[in-house]
Amino acid sequence: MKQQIVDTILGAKKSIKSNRKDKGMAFAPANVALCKYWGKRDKTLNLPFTNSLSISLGSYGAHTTLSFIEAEKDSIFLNGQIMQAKPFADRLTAFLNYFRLNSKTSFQVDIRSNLPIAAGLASSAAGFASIVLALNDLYHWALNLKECSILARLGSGSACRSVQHGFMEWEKGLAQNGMDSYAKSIDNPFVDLQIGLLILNAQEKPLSSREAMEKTVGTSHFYAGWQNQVSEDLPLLKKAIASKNFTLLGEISEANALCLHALLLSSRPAILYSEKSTVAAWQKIWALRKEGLELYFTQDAGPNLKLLFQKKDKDKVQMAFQTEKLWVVDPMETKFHEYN
Ligand code: 2P0
Repeated sequence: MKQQIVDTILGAKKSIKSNRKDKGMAFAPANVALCKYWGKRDKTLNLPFTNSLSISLGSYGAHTTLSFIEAEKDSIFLNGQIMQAKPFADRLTAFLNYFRLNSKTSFQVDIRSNLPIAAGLASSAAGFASIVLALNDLYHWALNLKECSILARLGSGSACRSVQHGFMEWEKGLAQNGMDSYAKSIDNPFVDLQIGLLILNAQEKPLSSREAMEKTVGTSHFYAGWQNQVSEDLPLLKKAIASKNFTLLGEISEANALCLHALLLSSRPAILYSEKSTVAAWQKIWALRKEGLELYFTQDAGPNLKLLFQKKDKDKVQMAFQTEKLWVVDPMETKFHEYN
């Protein structure tokens, strides 16, 4: 099925060999969902039950260089280190199988990520999106963003929101083959928005979001309620973006994340990503807000938080979290730079 979708998108372009370059290169930013994606109507094609909406992390993400090699297997490097027998490398190789010129083509894949290590960011999203964009460059396909978004989704759902900077809405689509399930840009930059990556525990999460999603959908009666919540939250978030209303953006993003974590607790057995330090950070943020600091958070499938605040409050936020590990990201700053 996946190969059919790939072939439909690439069409005649796939067989054009004369056009290809020696190297393909591309950067894709990581993204943070303000209205979360949780639950698939199709596990193979990563088709969601609901729409979701994210903001990209500017210059933080993955830069991928791809080239052809004469070898039996792909050589995959992450930040200069070969990745062998790692689940992520296996997933990449399986994904690249859809894009080989023939069964003898192998790739050298050099991924450079400048994301703070173990920040609980879905680095796979930036990884898959940058691979699709680099393939597009390597083969000179000249795919449009919709096509890149669909291809990235086949690697990892949230990757479809990482093919471009800024706010992206992933439309769930209705078609069985997922040709209408891709992310669209909401072009209304919120120049003051800052994102803080609050790293509370750098350990790898015990349960992947892929497995957790399946458990929730399969066992929680609250899943229908989650779908209703998303259909209420999305229009409000879009209204906040259109009117540059930071308060509304923060309130809805935080409430949506808490709703997701309540949904996770209602799974059987319960799924709990929060730790003591996570709850303490929620309470600290709520206390700071009571004192007048406009600070909100969102949380993904792990214990770490992403803080949402405005540029004018950057010093105050940094001061409030000076004893914790906090990275501040400006989504508007999009020039890639390696930090390690
Ligand atoms: C999101 N997450 O919207 C949600 C919120 C985690 C919490 O998308 O199975 O790695 O590859 O489609 O995209 C993480 O899920 O899952 C995710 P797959 P993915 O960002």
